[in-house]
Amino acid sequence: MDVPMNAIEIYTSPLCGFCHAAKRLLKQKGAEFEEIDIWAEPDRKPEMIQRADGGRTVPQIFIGNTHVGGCDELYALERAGKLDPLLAP
Ligand SMILES: N[C@@H](CCC(=O)N[C@@H](CS)C(=O)NCC(=O)O)C(=O)O
Repeated sequence: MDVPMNAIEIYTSPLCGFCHAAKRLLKQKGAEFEEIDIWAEPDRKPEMIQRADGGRTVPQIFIGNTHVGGCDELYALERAGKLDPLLAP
């Protein structure tokens, strides 16, 4: 049976190593995510900055109603054992 998961959105750009690392961890978790490539869709960058409270770097990651932040914050959640509960509340 599939485990229900919170919706995940991740703003990325193609040449961003932090973005690839963040997506790798989410994939390892079996988490599906919506990717918004702001290089391909530059019109969505202001939306990202607004939702991220001024955060301009990629990735910007949202899980459910939570703004996680970037790659470093995602991995910090994982190290603290807090990522799994956020993915599947
Ligand atoms: N600490 C951040 C670093 C993110 C970062 O530096 N991203 C680069 C691309 S790989 C970026 O957006 N650079 C553009 C800028 O600094 O305005 C994280 O873990 O996500």
